Amino acid sequence: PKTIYLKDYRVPDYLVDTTDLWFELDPKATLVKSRLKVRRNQAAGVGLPPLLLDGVELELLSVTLDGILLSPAGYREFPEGLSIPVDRAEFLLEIQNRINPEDNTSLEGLYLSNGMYCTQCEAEGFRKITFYPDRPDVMSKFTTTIVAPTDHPVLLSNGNEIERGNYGADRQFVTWEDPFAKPAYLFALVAGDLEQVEDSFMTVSGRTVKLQIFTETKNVGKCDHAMRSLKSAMRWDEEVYGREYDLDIFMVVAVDHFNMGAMENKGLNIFNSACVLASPETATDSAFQRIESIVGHEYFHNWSGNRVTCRDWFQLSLKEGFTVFRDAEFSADLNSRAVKRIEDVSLLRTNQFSEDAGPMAHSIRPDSYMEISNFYTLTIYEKGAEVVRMIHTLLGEKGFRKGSDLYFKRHDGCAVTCEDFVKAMEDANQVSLTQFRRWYSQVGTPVLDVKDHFDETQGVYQLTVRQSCPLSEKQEENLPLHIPFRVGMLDSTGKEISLNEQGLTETILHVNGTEQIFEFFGLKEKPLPSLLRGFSAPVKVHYSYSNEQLLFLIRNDTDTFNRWEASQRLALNSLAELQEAYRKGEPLQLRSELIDAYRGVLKDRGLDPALSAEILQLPSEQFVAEESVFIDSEATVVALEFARKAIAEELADEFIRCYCELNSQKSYSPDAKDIAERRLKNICLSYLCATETQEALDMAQNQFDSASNMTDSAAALTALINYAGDSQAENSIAQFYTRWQEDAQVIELWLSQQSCSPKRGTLKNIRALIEHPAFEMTNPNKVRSVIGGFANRNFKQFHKNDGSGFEFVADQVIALDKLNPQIAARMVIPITRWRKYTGAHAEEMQMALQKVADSHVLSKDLFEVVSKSLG
Ligand code: DPP
Ligand code: ZN
Repeated sequence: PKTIYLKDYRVPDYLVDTTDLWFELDPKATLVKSRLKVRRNQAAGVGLPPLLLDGVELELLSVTLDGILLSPAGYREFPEGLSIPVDRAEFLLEIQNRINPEDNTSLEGLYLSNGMYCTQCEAEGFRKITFYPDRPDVMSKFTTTIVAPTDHPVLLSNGNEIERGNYGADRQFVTWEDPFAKPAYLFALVAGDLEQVEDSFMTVSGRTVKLQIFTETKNVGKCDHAMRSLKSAMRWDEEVYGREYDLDIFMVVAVDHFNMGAMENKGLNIFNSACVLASPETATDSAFQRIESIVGHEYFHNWSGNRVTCRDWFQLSLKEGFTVFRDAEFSADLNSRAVKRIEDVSLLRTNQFSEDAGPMAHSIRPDSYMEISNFYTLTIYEKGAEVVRMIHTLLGEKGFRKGSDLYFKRHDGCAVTCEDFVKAMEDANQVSLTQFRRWYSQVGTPVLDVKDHFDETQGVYQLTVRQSCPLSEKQEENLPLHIPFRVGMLDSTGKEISLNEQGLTETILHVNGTEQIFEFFGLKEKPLPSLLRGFSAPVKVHYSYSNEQLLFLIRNDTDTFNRWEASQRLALNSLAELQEAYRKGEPLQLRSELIDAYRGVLKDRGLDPALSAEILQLPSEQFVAEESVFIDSEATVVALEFARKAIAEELADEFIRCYCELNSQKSYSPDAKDIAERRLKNICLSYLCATETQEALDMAQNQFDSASNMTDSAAALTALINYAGDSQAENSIAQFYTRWQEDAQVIELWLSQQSCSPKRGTLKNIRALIEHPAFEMTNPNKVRSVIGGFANRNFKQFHKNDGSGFEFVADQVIALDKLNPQIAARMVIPITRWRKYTGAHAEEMQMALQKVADSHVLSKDLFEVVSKSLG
């Protein structure tokens, strides 16, 4: 496979003004006819080079140019496309080809999911439908006609329906027209026997938009939450960004087989069922929240992605980073802002930081790729969103809005770059973001080393900040970044200290050099700094807090995020001590500060239960691993198990009290307060069960037997799976399956509860799950639940010292690659991180990776990840 470089970008040679598509659907032989009005792009230069069209796995039937049928000598077909010599600057090109949706297990292009036709074209799936200049800077007006047998009554595409009728005796057709020019990656087609849930939204200018969610009949009762979320998102985008929806209809379709979470196709969003369908009985609170944010995310793309799109795929973060920032703010406004921030940062630090330190590390605007699907990463999405958030911090709410208004106005209908985004932010605010731009091109997680000094005689407090960034192999140097570093300070009574004459207790330090000293005057005593408040930049901060100081911050910091952060640091310190003791063969003992901190949280009735729940959770094995230079997987597991049990035993009374207080039987609502209370309650239950006492397991069994919502039911089941004896656990697993086997979303949850369980997710049981009738290797959700759950979230079993976990994942990846390369390239990632491990453990991972490399001719997707990881 060849590497594609950003520096090689050239404007397209030809543009396509209109695209008329005609589909005659058939499972094995769908006929596709396209009529393209093609025009030489003057900006590309003089002369008439051949027209190059992308096309993969297509059966070409005919090519007609301005009505003349070309003989095979009139064009050249090659494995990934078509080259057509042309002698005029404008022409009508007609192509006919055939495709096979039924055998398309890659889930890119047109495929079948439970008998329903659907498409996924981002990033480069359209070339699996027909020959086309499949690149985002070719924007065209699409008209689409779908012809299908009458057992597929619902026929959808982008834009507005303009015609429908019968087609012969047993078929019908519908024609759709999208008035907005768009790149091919935003094209969508759906055909099936679907039901719909309908609602409407009145836009700020008074237009009525029809809203429809399409799904299989059995799921019509699971659409309310998505519909509510959609309406909230439409209102929010009007209020916060001044963005109004632009078509008269907005459609959402739920699909069971889907590589991504969802897709923002113009006017016709296609969703992974797991990201749209929910009811209180079947979906957990986190599913409700995930749905709200993804529905928002895809809707927000209508402006940040569709109206203004990307020039090329190196600019992916232009739309994804910005849109993740938008959806995060949407969720924060609708729910608990502090908890949303904690969750996002937790994800970033655990998974994006390790990506930054791994073999696939890349900047948020990469310089090169082999397969763009591999770059739909946490770096592009989450770090990209952090970079946008920093611009927001630097410009302020109003300044940022001025910038986004200018960006949308200036580039509406265009395919642009990250540079255009930053430029609009600068121009609207008359500021320079020259140094800030380095965030787009530099790889890696910056580190801030902070030291402080207090001069008692002068009352001057100094913070010395050094920034550095570990170099990746690809980078020769890392220049200092502009880092907005939000800080506050506490005095010895726990009060915030004023940092200037206006009494401001918080400030943003502009860290932009390699080493800087920031001074604060007129202080009576040495303050305790509260650093990187709200996680104001995606960096690591090193400052040596004592455990007493961390406990003090947990109790007194006014920055909610940093209270949680202090609890994480305290826990990490305690876990490091346990690991050290374990390695030395000394008896393990958990620090009292951590138990004191947790006790304080459980007793503090005034504390927001959402925050209590966050603080009471120990860091995950994955985060502990990310924080270590070299990972000792056995010691990590032992330390966490020991800590969990010690906390559970020490605080059993407090956990019981808290659990009982919150265990009310009120009816379910997915609002932030109720979610927080259920979460705290279920964390208490989990700790209680960690003691493995009969009393605690009875409580879990009770909750399992009587729960009226999936959050409580699933939490109880998880506790039983992890802590109950074999027969009790197995009974509950079986009972749950019997009850829910018809519900795909619940069964995905059921699969992952087992695969993620350190106790029950043994390799033997994982193998059994793969043989279970509920498992389907061609369904990405099932694969993610079982194989992904095991490799990413079951640290104990996956990292077994004999290497069996790695080899198992390697075997699955080899099998998957032949079905679905995108998913194979995702599932291999856990075994690519071998450089963080030592000795035999690292060797075993490397061997598993080598086994994948040697197995067959790998897909482009898998080849890129494997070769970069072994290299
Ligand atoms: N569907 C993916 C997303 O919305 C890619 N655009 O992020
Ligand atoms: Zn997106």
